[in-house]
Amino acid sequence: MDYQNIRFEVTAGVARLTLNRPDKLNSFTGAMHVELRDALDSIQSDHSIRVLVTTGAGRAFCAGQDLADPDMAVGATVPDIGNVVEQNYKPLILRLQNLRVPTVAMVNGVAAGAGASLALACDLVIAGKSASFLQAFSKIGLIPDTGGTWFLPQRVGMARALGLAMLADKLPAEKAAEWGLIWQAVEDAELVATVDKLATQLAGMPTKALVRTRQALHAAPTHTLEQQLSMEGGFMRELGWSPDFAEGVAAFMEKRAPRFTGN
Ligand code: T3D
Repeated sequence: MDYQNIRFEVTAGVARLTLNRPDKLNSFTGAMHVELRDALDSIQSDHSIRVLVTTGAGRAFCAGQDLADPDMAVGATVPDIGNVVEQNYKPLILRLQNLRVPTVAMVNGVAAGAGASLALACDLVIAGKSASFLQAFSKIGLIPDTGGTWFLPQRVGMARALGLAMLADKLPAEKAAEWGLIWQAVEDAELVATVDKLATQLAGMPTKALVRTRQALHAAPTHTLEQQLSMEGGFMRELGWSPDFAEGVAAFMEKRAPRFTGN
């Protein structure tokens, strides 16, 4: 597919996905969603890819839904926003959560509305200190979607989740890191180098174990301890048969660096 709204490049096992509508702060349109689905699907079938980094072009990460997109336009007929959520945002987040590689959000500027949720749906969120997170939804009479109501209370607790979602104040990156909403806030000038280093590290790690870790941690809040122990056992059984486990143990015994292949 020829992308007009995103950029997608793969180098040395690292896939870089850039939301690319900088003059509209990389807000989502229906056309962008089609391209995002195509790019994420290509990761599922390209086993040379070991990590995904998502970022935004220009000064913003993503301003959420493009409020001028025909999908949203309140004209002669009132739009069915529920449909847009079902057809665009739900598949986006489920694709990210089920991706066969770890995911990193490199938050280079404001992440608002569904743009904030997109960042939070990634495994590790690294933001430049000038970036911010904005639950913009209540300002236009909506609720945090795209997984926002799921991610927020799990990361920052109910009191802060309610405050952020209801008041729609911008949360600066450093405070987001302090509150546990994101992994790290770094100097703007160091953002790209920090994420490049992290992506290289993740690309050399045992991919399947990282993905099973994501799944187990996300499953925990709705599991009993017994269910979680069973899930852990199932994943350990599977990983115990993996070439990367054999390599990890061999490398440890031979006192050398492991060469994981993601298998
Ligand atoms: O469709 C559905 O299914 C519903 C799904 C909803 C999910 C959602 O994401 S709802 C939330 C939608 N997003 C917002 O409400 C955020 C709107 N934007 C803002 O509040 C501000 O733009 C920001 C706080 C993000 C940044 O402010 P600032 O001052 O840095 O930039 P700006 O001047 O407001 O924006 C720059 C340009 O981007 C401007 O265009 P112009 O005037 O230069 O031609 C602005 O209109 C445009 N822009 C920013 N956000 C959006 C947008 N255009 C369309 N949609 C946007 N969301």
